[in-house]
Amino acid sequence: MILMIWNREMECISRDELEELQLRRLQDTVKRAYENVPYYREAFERVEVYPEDIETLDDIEKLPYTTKDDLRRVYPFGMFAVPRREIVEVHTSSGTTGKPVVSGYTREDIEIWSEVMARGLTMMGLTEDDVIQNTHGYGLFTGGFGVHYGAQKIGATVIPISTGQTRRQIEIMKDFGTTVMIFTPSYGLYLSEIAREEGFNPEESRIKAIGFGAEMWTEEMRAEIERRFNAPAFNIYGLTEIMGPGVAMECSEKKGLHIAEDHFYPEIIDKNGERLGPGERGELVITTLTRVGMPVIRFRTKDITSIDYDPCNCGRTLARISRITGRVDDMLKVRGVSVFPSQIEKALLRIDGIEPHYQIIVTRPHLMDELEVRVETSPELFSDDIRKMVETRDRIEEFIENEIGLRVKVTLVEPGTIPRSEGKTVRVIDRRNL
Ligand code: DLL
Repeated sequence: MILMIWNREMECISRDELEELQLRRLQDTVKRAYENVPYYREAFERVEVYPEDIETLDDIEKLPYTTKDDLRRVYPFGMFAVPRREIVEVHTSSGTTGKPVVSGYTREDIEIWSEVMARGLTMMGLTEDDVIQNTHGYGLFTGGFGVHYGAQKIGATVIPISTGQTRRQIEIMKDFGTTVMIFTPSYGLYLSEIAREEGFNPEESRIKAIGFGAEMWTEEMRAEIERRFNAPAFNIYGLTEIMGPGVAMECSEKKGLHIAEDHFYPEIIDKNGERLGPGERGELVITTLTRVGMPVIRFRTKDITSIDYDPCNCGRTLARISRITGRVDDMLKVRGVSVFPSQIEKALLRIDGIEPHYQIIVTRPHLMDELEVRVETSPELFSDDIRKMVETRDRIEEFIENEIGLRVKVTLVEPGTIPRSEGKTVRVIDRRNL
């Protein structure tokens, strides 16, 4: 098999050459931010760091972090480093917790976005022979357009169906001979359910690859989705503030996501903001190295991962971040114990007779935290005898206890009763008013 690589020069670059390039680009980014974005000028002056102080890559540590709140404070266009007329497109984060973050792109930025997505789609083995059904929303969300630009760049046929119209999605998948599905894991699950109802047989479909991201998932969830569609699923990572999908993408080795280090400089930090070494888990911090319209310096993503700088068996040398296992702010403290929703998902998907649809509800009825996990049973189990239901529930409680070290209450609910999501799903409902 000939291994396809979209941009061999960059994706297989030596570490020395890469670091030289990164330094030049970092210096340029810091200078542009200082000269054109009042927010950055003030932030740098506050810590008395100036563009000429960036002499090595490690000097990045002298620069202050940027948080989501900082970006919100300058809403809508305060982070732009170019006059508004040079911005050709804007996207925003969902803004569920306040004003959204606006991200502006120049023509060059769109070109870079297309390039990094093209690299990722090539990692998934896609070419101009493919028909890509893009179920990510087209609009202010970056998912739809990001995948679209990459698909066009590699010359594939893209079906810009966007989110929703689930039955139509199945019909189009069959009629148009879709070879690649792009979705969020939760929408993928929902699609597979409707597909089953419509008599879709994954063995007979032409789907050869799935690209999914935009929300946290576990290896167990990947296995379930791969089984339902009978195709390998590849991880796509990105975020509005930095660029959207394509910041890091998974190759056929599936051992982490190659971060486009020529465009994005990654760091991992602990909760005190101290830098961590390769392989150590912590919060991902990203600095854009080429972004023209809106340079972002040391952005705290709140996503938890680690970095591996070893060259990959696929031949690429760009570092890999591990699958995101949670967010700094996703961590639930329940009776003092740190719990991540991903740990619960992992335990759940190991058990037969239940569906991968669940919700975690945290309450504090009598000054003590209570954690309830609602899980859907399979239709088969639901119509079975009550004894089997009780047995399954006890097993789930045991599995979760093994995973998180806490006994929690598990409630089995009827198939189809947990709300389905077409985009990002809400897994945790915290009613403690903390
Ligand atoms: O979700 C960009 C995207 C669209 C990525 C389509 C992949 C596919 P935002 O809406 O700004 O952007 O959300 C960014 O989503 O900080 C992570 O917490 C989470 N996230 C994104 N990709 C992954 C992934 C898009 N592959 C936030 N695994 C990020 C886990 C992910 N979490």
